[in-house]
Amino acid sequence: MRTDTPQTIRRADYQPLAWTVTDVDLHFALDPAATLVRSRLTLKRNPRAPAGPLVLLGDELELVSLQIDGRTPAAARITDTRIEVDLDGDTATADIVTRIAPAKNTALSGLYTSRGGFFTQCEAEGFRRITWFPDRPDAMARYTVTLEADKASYPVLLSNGNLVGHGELADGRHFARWQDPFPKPSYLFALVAADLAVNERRITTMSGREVLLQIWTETAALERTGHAMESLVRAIRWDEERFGLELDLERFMIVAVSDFNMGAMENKGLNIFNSKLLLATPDTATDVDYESIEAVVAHEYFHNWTGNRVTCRDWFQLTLKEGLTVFRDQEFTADMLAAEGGDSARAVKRIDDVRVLRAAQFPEDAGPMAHPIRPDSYQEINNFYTATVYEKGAEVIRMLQTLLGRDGFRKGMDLYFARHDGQAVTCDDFVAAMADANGRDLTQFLRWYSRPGTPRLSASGRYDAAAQTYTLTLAQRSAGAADEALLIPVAVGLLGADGRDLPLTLAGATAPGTRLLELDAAEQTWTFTGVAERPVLSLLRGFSAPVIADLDEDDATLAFRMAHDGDPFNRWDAAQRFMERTVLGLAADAAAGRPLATPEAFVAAFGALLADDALDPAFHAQALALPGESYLLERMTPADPAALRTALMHLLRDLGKRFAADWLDRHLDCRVAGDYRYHPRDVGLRALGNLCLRYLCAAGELAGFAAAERQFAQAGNMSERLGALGALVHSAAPQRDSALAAFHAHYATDTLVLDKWFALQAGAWRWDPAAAPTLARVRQLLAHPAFAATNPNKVYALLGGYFRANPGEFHSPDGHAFWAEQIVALNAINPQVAARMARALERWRSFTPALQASMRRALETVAASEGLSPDVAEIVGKALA
Ligand code: 0A1
Ligand code: ZN
Repeated sequence: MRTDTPQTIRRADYQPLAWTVTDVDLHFALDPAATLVRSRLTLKRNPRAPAGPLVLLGDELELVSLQIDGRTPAAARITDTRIEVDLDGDTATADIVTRIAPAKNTALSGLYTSRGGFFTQCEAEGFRRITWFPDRPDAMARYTVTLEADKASYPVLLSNGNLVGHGELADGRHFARWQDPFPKPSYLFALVAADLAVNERRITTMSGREVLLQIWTETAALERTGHAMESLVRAIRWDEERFGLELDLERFMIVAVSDFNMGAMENKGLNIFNSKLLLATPDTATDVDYESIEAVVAHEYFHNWTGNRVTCRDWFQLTLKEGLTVFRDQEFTADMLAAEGGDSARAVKRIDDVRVLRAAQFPEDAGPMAHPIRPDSYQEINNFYTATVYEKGAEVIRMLQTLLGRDGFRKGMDLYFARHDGQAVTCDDFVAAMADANGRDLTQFLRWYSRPGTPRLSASGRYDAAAQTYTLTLAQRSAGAADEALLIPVAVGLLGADGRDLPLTLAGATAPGTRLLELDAAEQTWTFTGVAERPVLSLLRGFSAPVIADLDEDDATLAFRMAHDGDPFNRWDAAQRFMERTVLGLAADAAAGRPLATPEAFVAAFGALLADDALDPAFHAQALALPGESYLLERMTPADPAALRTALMHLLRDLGKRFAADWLDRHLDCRVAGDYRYHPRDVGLRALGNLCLRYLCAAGELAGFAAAERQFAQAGNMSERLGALGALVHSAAPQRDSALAAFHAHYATDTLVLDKWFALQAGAWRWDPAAAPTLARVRQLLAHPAFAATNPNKVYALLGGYFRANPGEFHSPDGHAFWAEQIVALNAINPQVAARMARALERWRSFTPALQASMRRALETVAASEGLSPDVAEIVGKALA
């Protein structure tokens, strides 16, 4: 692990490489304790760069030998992390031998072992933990890779591209040679050597080529790969149809691994997946898991074009591939859902995505890690795989599509590939292709790439009954003074008294319901004509821009939009706003020690929504679910997690009790007959049925406990089983502990399912005030035989479930001291995982003074600890700065 003082890397300092690598020939003699890596690099002087030495980067490598053109260089400058050699001429060959210890690599970056196999993770800077190399994305080379290993232990040997040779060797060893025809950056390199089984399928691509699709897993998990394979085929078809992009390889492989820091990785032709995002059966995976698997399989596949064929010039451009690819996977999922569930299913997907943005990205943008989607500097790039780069990045791409239209966006994509296939480029190149393909100046739009913080949008409308006009003024404000205006696409509608959309006439042109306004100044005014009645404004329909809309709406207006807004996203959003106002009001009462009483206006609006039988169940479930706790915490000044928790409990209980009979009826109406299907209709019914159980159990309704217990016992799939268990665990139900024990007994050997069991307990609220704090249970579970601090999924489930998903329990002096202890321990095992967990305290300055004190102490403890990795040092350093 590197423990030097963190260095700041700046985007403005980019320099092209003086020496590029055209070809790489790698040979691995695989051994868990000591793997020998032989590398031959064919080097070429870069005519477009200032003269300079050959620079090779390394991290935790043992250099065995280095030769240039067959000779040991006389004057190589060698440190632990860098080799510099001055070279003559325009070409050279470097031969490098390196020794590494994969079994000791608990950071899971580079080459490591997991459950008896070898796996790699090279993004962002893992390749330099395998061998010395210009390990940066603009060094694109052709790779030939030979793997050599014991045949009995590692019968399957995989790398990128095509298999060009294999055979037996002495001493029970064997080898395989792979060649990747496409030049690629080192972060897309991968190898796997393990005892695996394969699920394979042959399909024909749009140009008539036959390709082989393979999913590799441990033999016991093979039966769980069906959904991933179906998802992959759907993703391939979708990219052909929507973007005209075809699979360029003869074979496309996916491998599941149990120990993995992130979700999955798009290595060229050899995607490596965290097994939790690949393996599913109805008995082990929820509907949400099914949807995530489909989305992540698609995401990694889509990277083959957006990321691999066209890659990033440097890591500051990360959103070039990630924002675009998240946008593509969101569109894919929306299209898949809409194909079976219509426009309502599409709206539910949009709601899901915005929930994630608000819960994860908005807080990030308001804290010490705030950065533009294209950051200007970083200390540790692994800390910048953020909700901002990914999710806000996807929103920025979505705005481009909104502004240019679907066809215009497609033209821009076509031009982007025509210009840049095979290159490592920048976000400016992408926006330039969009602009040029559409003959549109997007200079102002580019400001989205350099603006941190969430912009705020406000609106004021004036109706003139005599003139029949409605004048709308929109204003924007970004954090920080004197910022130039952004170009913000704002979709608006106007509702008449009957709840219908009014036609919108602007400068003589009429649109039936929704109209797109382009706000490109600090403040701007539009006048709609022929407005026959005083309208209600529906602003930012479909969440047309990633901003906070400050709407000054009274309760009656919110209730009206919650019942009638013609835009399903905004109808949901109106409900969320009313809920937020209600919860935050109750939290203020709780903080001040006043008695809690739910406002009747809200109860009435909520009751009407609950009673609306015309709603699609998936949408209904979204509309009736309260905003997420972390989002609400962010909206509270100061953040007071205990008061918020009290308010949420009160509201859930109150709504559960008042509407007990309706919840129970609706729960019964949501039963799904027949075998499990991953289908939007069934998924929606299960979501709504489970939400009913949540409210009933929160309210302590005996009939609710009984219904949950029954569903738990009779469940035909994981969504029903976990939904029922979750309702019991999030309540004071007497059945709570026995249900948890039964679940554990049923899945005792299923490590992926046990993650759900850990997470559920770590995230448990204390409905029984006499019960011990959740921390006591978390500590117990740390010692559970199924827990392993070396397995990221386990850490994310148990510690993430507590630090991130349970603010009401976690935020206490004991919780904060426990956090410090755990971050220090994790730092020594896996810096990336430790840094992710460390982020749970970065918003400490927004909390109540008492909590700030214990948070600060905890942060200082970590900051002062020995051997801090750059990953964690950056997080706590920025938090304390
Ligand atoms: N590029 C992958 C995510 C990923 C990023 C970093 C990793 O290790 C530090 C691993 C995976 C994706 O977007 O899916
Ligand atoms: Zn990605």
